Amino acid sequence: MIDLPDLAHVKAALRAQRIETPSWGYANSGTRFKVFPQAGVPRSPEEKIADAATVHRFTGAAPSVALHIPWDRVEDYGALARYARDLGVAIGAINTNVFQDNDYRLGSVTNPDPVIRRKATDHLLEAISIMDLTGSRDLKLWFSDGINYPGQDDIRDRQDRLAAALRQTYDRLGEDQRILLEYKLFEPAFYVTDLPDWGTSYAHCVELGERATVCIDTGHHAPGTNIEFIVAFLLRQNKLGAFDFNSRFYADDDLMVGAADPFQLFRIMNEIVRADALDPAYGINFMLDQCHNIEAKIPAIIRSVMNVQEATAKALLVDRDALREAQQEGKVLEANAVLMDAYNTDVRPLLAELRAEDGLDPDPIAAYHRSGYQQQIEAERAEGQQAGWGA
Ligand code: LRH
Ligand code: MN
Repeated sequence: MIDLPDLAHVKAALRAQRIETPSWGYANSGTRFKVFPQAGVPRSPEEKIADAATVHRFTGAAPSVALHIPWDRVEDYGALARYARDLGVAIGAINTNVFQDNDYRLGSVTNPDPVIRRKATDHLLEAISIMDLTGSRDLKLWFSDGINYPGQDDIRDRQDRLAAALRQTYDRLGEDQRILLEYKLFEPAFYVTDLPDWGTSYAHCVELGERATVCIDTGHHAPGTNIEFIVAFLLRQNKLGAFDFNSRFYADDDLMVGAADPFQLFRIMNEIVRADALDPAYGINFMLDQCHNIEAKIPAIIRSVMNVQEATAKALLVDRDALREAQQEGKVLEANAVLMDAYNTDVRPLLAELRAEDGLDPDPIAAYHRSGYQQQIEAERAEGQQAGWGA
């Protein structure tokens, strides 16, 4: 059993933790079967940012919100950034979208048609211009590109096309900007996805340069994949730039992080803590990428932030000296027990105490419900077009 008295270092690390929430997590989302609209859903990027600021107000740990273009397209991105700042949040990663235009049926930057490749690459470059206006550091690139049948296109040629578009994009980056290159095993492509796994993303990032890093979306792997190994390896290579946190039972379910597999989330954060990579200064962007298809969105995102905090607190409680000693001496069960001791520690009182010390309600979700914010937005946003994926 772990005794919890001297936790100053744990609390300091938790206080410094930053989790970026996704603008699209506040909007309507669903599956190909159905999108269930919810009362109070934002109708504009400004209302999505207001909801993100509300999550930060109750958790104290979510000071930035990622945008997705064109879902969050506005006339004046500078004004949007000032609006966000006035609400106490910053605009974080800018996500590109080359997966919803009719022209991208056979691919975007990998399309056999150079005119379509040009169009897709111009969108990536446009996103950097938006970053110049919002002050964002991260350009998050995910490509749905792939093929559905053997022979449909040349696998090697598509890699050359991808590399060419990435090079043009990388060379356009400002000095404080970087690429987060996200991979995904499958869907919407069902035979070859051009960026299917961490190895392919890593290889392209090495080819591009130091300001190209890998983004691990925890829902984008084959079942049974050991994600913490990928984390440990990319940290060793200094090529881990970000996470898209969510959880899944089967495929890219985009459920609340830690909901389907809290032990996996702990094992991932354990590798982060082991590498001293938790502090914002290390540069990893811990983002959520989730869709709340049936559950209330703001409470779900507050819960998700809390799930990451809990997994992080447990990882910070691992007795590193005892673990190292047992590992060095080949004491298999003892080493495993050190980790499980931390994992099996109830850190909720610690986090509640930390919130109280910081002037936050120990129970952010209960505080949110008591705030009346949900009723307020349901009344204010009764009219108008709710935001969604627009698919
Ligand atoms: C693709 C993805 C990507 C986003 C989208 C919202 O599955 O994870 O990160 O662009 O979801
Ligand atoms: Mn993602």
